[in-house]
Amino acid sequence: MVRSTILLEIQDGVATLTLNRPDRLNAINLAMHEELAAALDEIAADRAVRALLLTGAGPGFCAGQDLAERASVRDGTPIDLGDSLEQRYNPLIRRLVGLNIPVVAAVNGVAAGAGVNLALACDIVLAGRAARFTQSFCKIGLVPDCGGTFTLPRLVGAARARALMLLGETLNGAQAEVWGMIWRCYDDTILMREARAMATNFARQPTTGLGLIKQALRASADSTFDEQLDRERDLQRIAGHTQDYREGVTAFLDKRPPQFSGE
Ligand code: T3D
Repeated sequence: MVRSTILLEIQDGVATLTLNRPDRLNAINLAMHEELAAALDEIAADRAVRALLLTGAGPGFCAGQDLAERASVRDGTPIDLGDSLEQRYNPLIRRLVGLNIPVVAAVNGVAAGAGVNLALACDIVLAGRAARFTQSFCKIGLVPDCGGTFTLPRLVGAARARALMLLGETLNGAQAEVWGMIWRCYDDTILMREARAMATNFARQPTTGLGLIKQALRASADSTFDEQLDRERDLQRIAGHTQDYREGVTAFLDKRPPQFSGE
């Protein structure tokens, strides 16, 4: 597939997906939706890919929906945005969240609207000092989407999520780290180095086990404690049969570094 809006590079077990419309701050248009869907399917199907790094080209991470594609509302032409979520945004987030490999976001600049919640759908969110996070939906009369109304309160608490979503204020990378919305904020000059190092390290870890951890955490959001205990039992049973568990225990007992295959 010819890609005009994203870049996909696969190396050393790491897929690096770069949103690539820098002059539009990587706003998401229809072509980007299609290319992201195909790229995420390709990544999910490739067992050699053991980590995903998501970032943006140029000064921004992602400014959300490309509003130029919504210009027709100016003359009153109705657009069914529910359909847009059903057909495009929800499948995008489900594809991303459903990946059984660790997903690292490197937020290099502004993340607005769907762009901020796309980042927050990743497993580990790293940001540069130049990063800005804004749930800007309220400023154009929309509702936060891409799972933001689910994810954000769980990350920062109800009071902060409500204020961020109703006021549309901007958090910078350092504040986002202090608030626990992201994992870590780095100087801009080292963000990509740190993000790549993390993704590369993930690609050498017990991939199946990490995927099972993700599964357990995803399910915990709407499970009871007892259900989680049962789920942990089931997932641990699977983990205990992996080659990587065998390698982990063997390497520990042999007092040598483990060599995980991901299987
Ligand atoms: O529609 C549906 O399907 C429903 C789903 C919706 C999901 C959503 O994401 S809704 C939210 C859409 N996004 C926004 O409302 C954000 C709009 N952008 C901004 O508020 C600001 O641009 C930013 C806060 C992101 C950054 O501000 P700043 O001052 O750093 O940059 P800028 O000068 O505003 O933007 C630079 C260029 O990018 C500029 O173009 P120009 O003037 O140089 O030709 C600007 O128009 C363009 N740009 C920024 N965001 C978008 C965009 N172009 C199209 N769509 C954008 N979202």
